[in-house]
Amino acid sequence: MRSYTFSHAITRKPSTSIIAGLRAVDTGTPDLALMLTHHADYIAALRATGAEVVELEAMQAYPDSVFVEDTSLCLPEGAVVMRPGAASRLGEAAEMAPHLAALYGDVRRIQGDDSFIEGGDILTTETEILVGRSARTNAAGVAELARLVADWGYKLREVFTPPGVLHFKTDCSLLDGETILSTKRLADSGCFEGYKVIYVVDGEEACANSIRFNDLVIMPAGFPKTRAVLQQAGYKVQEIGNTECAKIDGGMSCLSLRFAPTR
Ligand code: CIR
Repeated sequence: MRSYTFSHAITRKPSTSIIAGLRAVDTGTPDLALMLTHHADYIAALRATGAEVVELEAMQAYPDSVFVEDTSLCLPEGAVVMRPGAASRLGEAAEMAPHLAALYGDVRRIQGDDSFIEGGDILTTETEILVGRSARTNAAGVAELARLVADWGYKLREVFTPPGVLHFKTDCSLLDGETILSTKRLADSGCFEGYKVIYVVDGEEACANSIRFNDLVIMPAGFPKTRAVLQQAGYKVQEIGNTECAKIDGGMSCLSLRFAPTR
């Protein structure tokens, strides 16, 4: 299954500037030492599935650069470098491009001056690419991405991230070829019609941002009811501490680019 079988991942170490990371609500300063421990656990989980993980150096100039997912979309056929809608993050995308070029034969770019799109708003399933418009991703960005991936044979569907939710994938994750983990507030929009939906348990909305990576569902620690639902459904769950990234609105998907290039 190309949507969750990966040979590679790219991560980037958090830097001391992480304390200046963007956040919707201030719930405290992230503790870098604890974040580094969680980050190492996350990378170990990716590697435990047999994937090769490229660990990039910390970038002081970009406080949010640990959240590499937002810089690019990686597909088997090639990669597309995004244009993040957060002004402080725009430069992160160009920093990622050479690393993708080292692994892929075909690297494309979102280029329009008015196009904005972040990877956190993109959910690639087995049959389509769902892109949620949000405060970070606009119609021009979605349209440009649709053009760029069309000749790789992808159908792209524009959907909407609920107001007040940072990214589309803040509220959902792919679990397998036909199943999505979602909050009720997102699934109620009807965007997952045709998929099987497993709901995160009420009060545990913050674990909707999980990832299916090879045989594992990697989810943030501290959401026991949803974890039990996933285990009962037959998924092999690995929990990773996320208290520090959560303070700056980051989660499991944001921390990696996941892919299997065909070159
Ligand atoms: C931001 O606001 O851009 C970061 N503090 C969090 C980014 C999280 N990324 C993601 O959900 N893909």
